[in-house]
Amino acid sequence: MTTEEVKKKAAAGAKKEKKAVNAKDLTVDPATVEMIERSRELGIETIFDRAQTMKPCNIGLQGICCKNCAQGPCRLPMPKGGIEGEDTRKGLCGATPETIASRNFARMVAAGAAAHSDHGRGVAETFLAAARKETEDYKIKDTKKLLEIAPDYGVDITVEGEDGEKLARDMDEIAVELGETALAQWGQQQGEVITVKRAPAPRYELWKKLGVIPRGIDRETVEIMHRTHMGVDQDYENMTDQCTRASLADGWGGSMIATDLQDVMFGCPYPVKSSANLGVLKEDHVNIIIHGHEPLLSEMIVQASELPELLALAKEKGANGIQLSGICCTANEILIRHGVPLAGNYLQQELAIVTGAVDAMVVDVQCIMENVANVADCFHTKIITTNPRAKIASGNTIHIEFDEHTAFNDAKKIVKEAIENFTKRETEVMIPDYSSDLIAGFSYEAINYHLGGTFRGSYAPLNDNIINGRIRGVAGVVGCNNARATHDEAHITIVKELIKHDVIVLTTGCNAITCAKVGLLTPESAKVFCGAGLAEVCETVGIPPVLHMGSCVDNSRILMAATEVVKAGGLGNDISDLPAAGSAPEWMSEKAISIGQYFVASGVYTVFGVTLPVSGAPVFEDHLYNKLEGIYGGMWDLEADPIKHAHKMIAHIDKKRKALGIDKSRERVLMDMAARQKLEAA
Ligand code: MSK
Repeated sequence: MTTEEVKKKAAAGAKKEKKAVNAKDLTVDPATVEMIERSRELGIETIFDRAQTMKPCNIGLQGICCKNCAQGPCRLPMPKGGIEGEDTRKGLCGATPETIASRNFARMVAAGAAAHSDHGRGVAETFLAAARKETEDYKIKDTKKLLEIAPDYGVDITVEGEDGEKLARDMDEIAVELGETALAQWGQQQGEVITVKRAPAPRYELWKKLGVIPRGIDRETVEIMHRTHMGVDQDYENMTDQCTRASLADGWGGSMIATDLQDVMFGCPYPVKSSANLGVLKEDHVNIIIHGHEPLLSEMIVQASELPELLALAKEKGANGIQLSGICCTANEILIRHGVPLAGNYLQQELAIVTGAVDAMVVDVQCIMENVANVADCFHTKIITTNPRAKIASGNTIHIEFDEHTAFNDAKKIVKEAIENFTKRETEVMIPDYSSDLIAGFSYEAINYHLGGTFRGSYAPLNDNIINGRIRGVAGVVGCNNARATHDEAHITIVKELIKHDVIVLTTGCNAITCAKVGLLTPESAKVFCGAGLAEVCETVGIPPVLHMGSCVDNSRILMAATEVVKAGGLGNDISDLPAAGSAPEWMSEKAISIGQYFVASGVYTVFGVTLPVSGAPVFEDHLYNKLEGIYGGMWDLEADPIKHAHKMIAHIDKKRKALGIDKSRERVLMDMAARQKLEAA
């Protein structure tokens, strides 16, 4: 389509905004500003425009709209000025705001846990096929990690010899048993999801005492759907317990198993260099963007795009090569293992297509906006769906189904489609000239190695630096973008404020992509943005102050890193003792609610930005924001202002430092030069 034809087609489908909000007020990312302006010039409507024309429902925002039966929807808005005296609001069946909000919240946990865990199930199935050698395309690559994790799944890595000596067990046998045990966690009806035992012992014992250890991954999610059916669980505290079970089945179960098995199949991530933002697209190359969450297919696409025959075909079609890049968490997966550049985060998916340079956008599951199909319809771009769970009915999409048994061939077919499509570009290409260098791939194993070296890898040096106060604490900052907030602003402000106050940041998901775009994933950024203590540590060890640990399922790596810190000693006995906090500044996905709940239940103070749909049910809200601390040592909080958000986290970190008796050491480190000189002179 020519540029003029694009304008005509877009104009036919777009709603006219009265007065468009300046693009600079919608995002702090200059590449995104350029592409919003370009989309408007072409008359193409994106989420940034729709967020202005469609306002969110105020009752839904408060979490107190119940549509769980056909007698409603029952809506129980907070009266103006709040509740005075007894709260008499009730749905038709008598459901209180607490029941309604906790049911809605629980359904978000269920959806989020299901998304992560179904991803994990697919990985486990592929792993087992690889272990049984039913597929040629996947192999057990990282045998070191296989041997490290097998005991956590109760799989022996040795066998007894004739004289009773321990002999190494056959690697294939270990892999098959591991795959079978992993896959069994989904359908298990009784007992405990096996990987939950990885948590520090006091945490595990607390969960046991509270009766919240998940029995099986699928079971806990199904039980939420049952409990939230009309007329079942009408006690918000009891409902929250089930949220904990399902979310632990996600974080310490489905997500953790996904991370483990992906690492064994594709290699445990170690630091790699790459770059981020829309400027990674190349006008003279076939551009393939991989978008979604799963690395199963994208690993194959990486290999296929390097095939000499396909590179030759690209040349034949007039391209100088094939440029792969990613959006959302599939991007993170192929970045941390192969250094494939990041084209952008969640809110940039439509805009990537607006460049006119994308020959194919290959999508799998989660976080794919339906509107990519409409935007692609204005260009030559092909949207290729690949997962039977996730097809798109609108627009001109094609479906090339991915099957783990024919994965490499499927990937070749997809790359070929993109190459053939390169010749169909007609619209003027406009790629914003912005990209930043980055280092990513900090698995908890890599952090171990970086801190202590191969032979004495340990988290002890990190703990020492926390105890002596150079590092004030640790923050996990993760999650999406949200079109109701200024794109990337809260992510960047919060992370910068944390590192300025010597809090080292562990990141995943779209926060990681945002940090990458502004150069926070480079060791050099430490000197510019960090407090003196953290800057010194980063310089000595050669790491960035913000460590990119991977995709959304890799939040399990943050749990493991926290566990390693506890094990290294000196900072208490449990995750809740650590000077640590969690944050999702611009969350939007139900997965974030599941992640938030398993962080909280793991003992982490967790602050969300934007909004949380519980404000219409003050008693339930208080349970989440305050009462849970007395149960788990971690609790939810909401703070939309990014500076206040960061300082709430820092205040919590300081509270924990005080409880550990290490607050004094921090005061020493914070002395400025004048204070030091005064001390020396005394
Ligand atoms: S991709 S879940 S928008 S982080 Fe994992 Fe980004 Fe949130 Fe999707």
